[in-house]
Amino acid sequence: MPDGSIVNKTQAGVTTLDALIIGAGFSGLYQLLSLRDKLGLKAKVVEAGDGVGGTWYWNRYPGARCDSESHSYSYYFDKELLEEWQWSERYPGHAEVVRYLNYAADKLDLKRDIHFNSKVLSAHYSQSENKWIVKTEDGREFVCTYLITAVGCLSSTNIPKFPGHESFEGEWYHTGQWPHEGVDFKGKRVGQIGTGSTGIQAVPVIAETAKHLTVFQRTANYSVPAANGPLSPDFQKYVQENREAIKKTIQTTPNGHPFVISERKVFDVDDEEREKIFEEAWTKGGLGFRACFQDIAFDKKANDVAADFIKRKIRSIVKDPETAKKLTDIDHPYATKRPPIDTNYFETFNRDNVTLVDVKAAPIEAITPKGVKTQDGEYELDILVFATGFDAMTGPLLNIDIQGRDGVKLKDIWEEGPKTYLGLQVAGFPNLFTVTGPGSPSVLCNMPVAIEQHVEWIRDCISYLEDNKISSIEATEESMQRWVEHVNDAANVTLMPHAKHTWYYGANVPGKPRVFMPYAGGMARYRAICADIAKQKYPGFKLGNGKHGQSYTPPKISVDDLVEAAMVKGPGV
Ligand code: N01
Repeated sequence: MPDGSIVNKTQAGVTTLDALIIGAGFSGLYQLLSLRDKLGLKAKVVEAGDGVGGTWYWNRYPGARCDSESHSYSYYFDKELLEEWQWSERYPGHAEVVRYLNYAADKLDLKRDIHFNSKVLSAHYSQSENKWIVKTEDGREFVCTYLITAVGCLSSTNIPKFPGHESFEGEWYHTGQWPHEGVDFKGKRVGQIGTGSTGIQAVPVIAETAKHLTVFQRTANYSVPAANGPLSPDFQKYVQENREAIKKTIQTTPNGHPFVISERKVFDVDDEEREKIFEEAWTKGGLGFRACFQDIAFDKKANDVAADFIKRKIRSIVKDPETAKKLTDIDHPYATKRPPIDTNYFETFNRDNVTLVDVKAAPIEAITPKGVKTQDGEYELDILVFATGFDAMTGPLLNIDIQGRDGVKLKDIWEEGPKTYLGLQVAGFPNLFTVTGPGSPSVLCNMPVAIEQHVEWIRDCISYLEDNKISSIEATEESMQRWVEHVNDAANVTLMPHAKHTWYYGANVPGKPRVFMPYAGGMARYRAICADIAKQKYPGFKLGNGKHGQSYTPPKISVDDLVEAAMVKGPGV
């Protein structure tokens, strides 16, 4: 029971703060700036790694690259940051993103308030003091009024529990905890489990140096070429000259990307015209492929046509018909799982040193001292790569022992699935804010765009509390319940429920409750809802001045709403 145990503020090793932020990625850095420099609060960040970067600090696997276009994958809150930084490629590699975040942290003088190598173990709310007590693995203790988690959605690795794993005599790695010194695949027999966005990026790069690469595929996946490459001087000039217009586009499109969704529908055009449009979108590459028709995300028949186009492309690339068959045996509509983009993924299966193994047909039975044993036999390996994803959205939060009012554990509140209000707060956890938490659009969006909105909303909310001498803010049970229903309603108007085995539903982690976690109503709609709530002085929240915010019912959502939201006009590059 945390209450009463602190608050000997003179105790050595205890730091008293207004706000503590957990994590030094995109969110944590901007949250520190906005609380420390904008509001003048005493704020610090604790970060488990020894540098800034968050996701990009840990995910250094071969081929790790952002799939948002670099000119939109930036902080837009600071004109100087935008003008000074020049991305080199259409999609930045992990090292360039880490360089960018270091540049931003140095320029904004943030590092002096970040404790690195400091992993948070617990965060307990003391009701009598109205404070959070946070303890770290390296023995630090913080007492703070506001606690903000900026822990990312995809930072808790998922390593499936295969029998015999500990007996493996070779080396093994998870892509999300990649050694900073890199891994040498030269002359090695490598196995990779997983063909999600990560696996699809890693395969072509590993294959270049490995003696042999065996790819264990459980679910075949769509992928569209990234068409990555250096940014031309003309494009860089265009970006510099159109900053404001690009900002407007990314802040008003449903997914925070800079491309504009077409107004035409798949069956508005004849077969020949449609093929031409798909072909152009394929050549242009990137996530914008799904935007070449308005209805791919909502209409199953339209989606089938897009899916068929991609499958025909895969068959035309992959020479061996058996391998092509395995790669095109896809069991879900296009983009109902996170759609990857790639550089030579399907082409890599034409190499002599690459084999595709279908582990849906013949599942993995065990890891042996020599390699991986499936129902069809044993594959001998020197190195095993787990590209098996993450305990997404909830994992990073539940890895911390978070206890709210009356010692209630977040883990218990979320036993049947995560419940939040706006993805930002949980009833029973006063003054705790969860940037990109479950129930937020975050992972369905270009992340920095979502992050800037969350951080600024939290900053403004805390500013309102401070200005009005309100000691706390806490979501009500009712508003949380209504938001969870709204998150489900939003998912149900898309095609996403056609793929119930995705990490969006928590289905990749055995035993995890099956609940659709991100908000699929679109970033623009979410932004408007959050702004409305702030404008109305926080309905749906209980405020520490004794005022009960009236309840808030999110507006009903339909396919038409999503289509309307998608029809935003902007420069769209
Ligand atoms: O993880 P995933 P990821 N036996 O969960 C397989 C973001 N991201 O790291 O589909 C056999 O998507 C699993 O198979 P199945 C992006 O949001 C962004 O690839 O469950 N296989 C699947 O093939 C993305 O969505 C970028 O049947 C097993 C794979 O492992 C998210 O991160 C780049 C298995 C896991 O795919 C996660 O992507 C990369 C088992 N027991 C990632 N367990 C950017 O560009 C799992 N698998 C920014």
